[in-house]
Amino acid sequence: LSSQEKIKEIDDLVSGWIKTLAVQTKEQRAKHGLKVSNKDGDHRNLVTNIDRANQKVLIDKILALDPDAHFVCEEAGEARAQSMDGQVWFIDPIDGTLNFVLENRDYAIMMALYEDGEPVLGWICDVPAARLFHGGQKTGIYENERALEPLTDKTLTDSVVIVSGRRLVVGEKPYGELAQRACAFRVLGSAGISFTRLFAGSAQAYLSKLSPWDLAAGRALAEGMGYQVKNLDGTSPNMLLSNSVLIATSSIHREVVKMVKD
Ligand code: 2AM
Ligand code: CA
Ligand code: CA
Ligand code: CA
Repeated sequence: LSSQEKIKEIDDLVSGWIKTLAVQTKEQRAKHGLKVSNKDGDHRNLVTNIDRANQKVLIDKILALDPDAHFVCEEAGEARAQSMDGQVWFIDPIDGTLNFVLENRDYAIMMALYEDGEPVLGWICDVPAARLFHGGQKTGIYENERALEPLTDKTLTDSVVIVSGRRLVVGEKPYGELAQRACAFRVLGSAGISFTRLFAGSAQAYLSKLSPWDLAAGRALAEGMGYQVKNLDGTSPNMLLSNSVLIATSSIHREVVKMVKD
């Protein structure tokens, strides 16, 4: 994937798949309703017929392009990539399943392509709003057809921060201090929708512990916009494991790294 034209081609192709899938997601729910089950006997850890169907649609489309493709997907059914060598596709077929089931808003379809561990392209589709954020470092970042403005740096006291609600209420460091020092904090229940707030400029930082499929697309897009995407210890995220990751402007990053050390 050395040429910008090739990357742009993949962006256009996959953007088309995801826009179609977003429409189908709403139609399938309206037509057939949701079959909800829980995973690991946890009543808050949900999966629906549509999570599973969406993942299958996307895997089949990628395999038609590249029969040897490697995947990191949330739901069962596909062998997980064991290394980040070569091209790896990340799929979160519905991000914010609980929101999808209970509120029918603030959920997303997410996908990303990495090569040799580096983000190439990311896609986050806010399904109810019909807004697709897509692109990467080499193509620029777009909301539907509109190129997004480069990031303007802001300090924590002037910023809206998004945090994992559960980690905030149990008092995990540095969630409380980050939320308190910010101008305001938000809890959204969808990693993907949290990322879209950063891209739209309505928030400046997001702190959570994220699985690879929660992080992959958002990282590709956020880095393409100039956000720092780093673990709290300053290292780069390991895309095969969960990471306690801060996505933020450079100023906020410096402030939080200091907060964690003190
Ligand atoms: P999901 O809906 O794809 O599972 C909610 O705070 C966010 O965290 C969502 O993006 C959700 O993604 C994810 N999430 C839900 N349960 C989780 C868990 N047990 N561990 C890690 N992430 C989780
Ligand atoms: Ca889930
Ligand atoms: Ca998710
Ligand atoms: Ca999911």
